[in-house]
Amino acid sequence: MRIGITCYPTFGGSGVLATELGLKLSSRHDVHFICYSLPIRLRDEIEKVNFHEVVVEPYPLFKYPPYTLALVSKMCEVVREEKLDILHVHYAIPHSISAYLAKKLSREMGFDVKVITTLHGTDVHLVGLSPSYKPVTRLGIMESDGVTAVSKYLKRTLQNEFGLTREIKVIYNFVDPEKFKRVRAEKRGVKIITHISNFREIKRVPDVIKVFKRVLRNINCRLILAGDGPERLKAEKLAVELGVRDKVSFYGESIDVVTILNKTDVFLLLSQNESFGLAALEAMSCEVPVVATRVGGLPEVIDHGENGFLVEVGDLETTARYVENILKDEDMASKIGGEARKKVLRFFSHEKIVPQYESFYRKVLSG
Ligand code: GMT
Repeated sequence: MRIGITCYPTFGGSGVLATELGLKLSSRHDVHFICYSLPIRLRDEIEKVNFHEVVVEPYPLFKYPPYTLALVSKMCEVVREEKLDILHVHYAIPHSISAYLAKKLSREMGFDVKVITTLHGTDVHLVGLSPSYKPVTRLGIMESDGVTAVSKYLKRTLQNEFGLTREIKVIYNFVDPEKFKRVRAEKRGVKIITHISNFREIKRVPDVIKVFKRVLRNINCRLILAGDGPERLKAEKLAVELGVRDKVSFYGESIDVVTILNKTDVFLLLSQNESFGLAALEAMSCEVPVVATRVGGLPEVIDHGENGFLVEVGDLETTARYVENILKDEDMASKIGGEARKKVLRFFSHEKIVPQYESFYRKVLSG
């Protein structure tokens, strides 16, 4: 198949997932990324796929440069020149609308391209619900030839909030377990707690720092905060206020997630909402025990007490207790980590998930 992929080319989960999918598909299909810059995780493997840059021409009249339209034109060009069968867009806003317009224009030029939209999370449960975007998000989803969501939770939310009755296929996030695996360094005296995210409000990074402070009372540990985003400066300030700044390392945006995870003894994901939790999945694949909030799709990923722990949003006392138990009891930590990896291998490896996308493509192409 000849597949065009559009995503946000950043460290965000949707961009990471789209990039990893494109790379895996490239061994069997002709894959073309259409984005405003080279997706982060493509940097070292660009020879496997094709990249088409969307250029937004500036003009003094444009207070807001019309990226959505520049994307339509680039999509049409790639559909025409590369004879694409499918445009697979990740994150509804604005990609599904650009793809809808590109499909209409391409049809006028005699090209029949199918549009598949994958919904990732905030495009449905947060940004997509804002009155500025809801009607147009709904249109983009309705007009797609195929729609996938990354968890059952996200599918339900879409049906409830958007009143949609159309078919939505749930295809979970995946990792490559050969890439994300345990190659743990020798034992250290100090334990490491890690959180990786895009530092948005929804991630509740202050909760991570407050839990760390509680754990620090009883255990010699450090906190790694990897990633970057709007809440990062506030997080640094809070670490200073709580008197733990010297025990917290801010790593910024790092491509080497595997190395970070292999230093980690427990991973925290304390989000307000999370449609799936790719960061947690990557940790689980490296056999790192995860403590996460019982929200969104996380209960579909983590079975409480078996391969990780789930806590209520904002319950810092219980969260700190689970973290301490994991850090104190190495046997329990390695059992939970081992079970986490087993769950990844059973349900969330690229070998299980990528074929689900391929058969969905075939189904959509056959109408
Ligand atoms: O907020 C983020 O973590 C980024 C966001 C995105 O769309 O880039 O991630 C979402 O998509 C990921 C991949 O499907 C999911 O694993 C994340 O759970 C989801 N984030 C939220 O729902 C908050």
